[in-house]
Amino acid sequence: MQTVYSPKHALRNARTELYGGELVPPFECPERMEHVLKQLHAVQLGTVLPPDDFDLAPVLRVHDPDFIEFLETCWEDWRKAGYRGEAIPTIIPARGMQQRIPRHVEGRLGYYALAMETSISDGTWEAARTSANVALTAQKLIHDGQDSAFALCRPPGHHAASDMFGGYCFINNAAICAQAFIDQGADRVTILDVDFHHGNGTQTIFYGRSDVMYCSLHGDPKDAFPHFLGYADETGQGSGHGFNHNYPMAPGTAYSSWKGALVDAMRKIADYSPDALIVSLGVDTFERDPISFFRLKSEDFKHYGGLLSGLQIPTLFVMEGGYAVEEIGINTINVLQGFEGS
Ligand code: SS9
Ligand code: ZN
Repeated sequence: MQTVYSPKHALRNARTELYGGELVPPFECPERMEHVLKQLHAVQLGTVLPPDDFDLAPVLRVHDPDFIEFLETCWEDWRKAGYRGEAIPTIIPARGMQQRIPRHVEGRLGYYALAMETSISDGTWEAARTSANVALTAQKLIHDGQDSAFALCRPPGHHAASDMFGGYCFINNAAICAQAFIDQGADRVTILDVDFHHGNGTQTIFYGRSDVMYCSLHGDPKDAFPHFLGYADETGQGSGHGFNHNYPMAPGTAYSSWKGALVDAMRKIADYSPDALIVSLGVDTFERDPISFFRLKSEDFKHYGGLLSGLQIPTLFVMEGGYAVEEIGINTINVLQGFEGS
């Protein structure tokens, strides 16, 4: 399987993450990619290609233009406002407040934020844009006839909604790829999200649609980020009813029960018979992930990769989370190797 990757991800190099009342070095750090690349080369998964330069049109099929403009200009506006630290929102349009877009960057930052841990800093926009190009280049490989491809995206995307960033995400890479498949003539696309966290952004983007089915296995929002979406009774709206499937799971969930949820989701996917499958591939389900609570072991990743290949659907893997930095390479590549049956 071919991988698409760009070293420009390293431009996303924030110094701060608001975590437990402290500003700590971000869990979502550039070193993550080095471990994935190292393991990819160690097992000779396949060639690594640079991304093509797409314009913003495929991004704007999913995201609001004013949100994208905000991402482009936020850092400059923040500096111009005289702030010395990284851009961290301090107020959001909470219940009962106006949903008008303010003029001051502090107001705009809060308007477009869904969480406060994700500082915006110099280079964030350039890295997020490149990450989208990585995803779209891998999507094109599948469109051009490959059975599978790996978009080694950083920053990740599944928490980003049409007009909100947060949870380390800015542009929803999986969502823009799903939309690209549809725009290129696909009738049905499934996004299967195996990241530990619920992909609130992806769910919301496609919630009212039947042409993109979203299935997610994740930590129960009662106990886990993003806390305010991802319940099992969220099944889609209007013509999207029945095309959203959430599998929230409790702290301590091990592979045997996680796999049960996967098999159930795979049955729904097989019935739906999509033209393409996009896997939002987060490996923060790992037992030693520092911010998550599932108990998957490294060999379990290889096993479920093998299960996924049984669907026999062209499959685009899009990198999402995974914060046990030393093991992210092994766990990620295990999924892809399992898929390839090696
Ligand atoms: C855990 C805080 C989680 C955000 C996690 C975003 C994951 C992206 N106490 N903070 S895959
Ligand atoms: Zn995650």
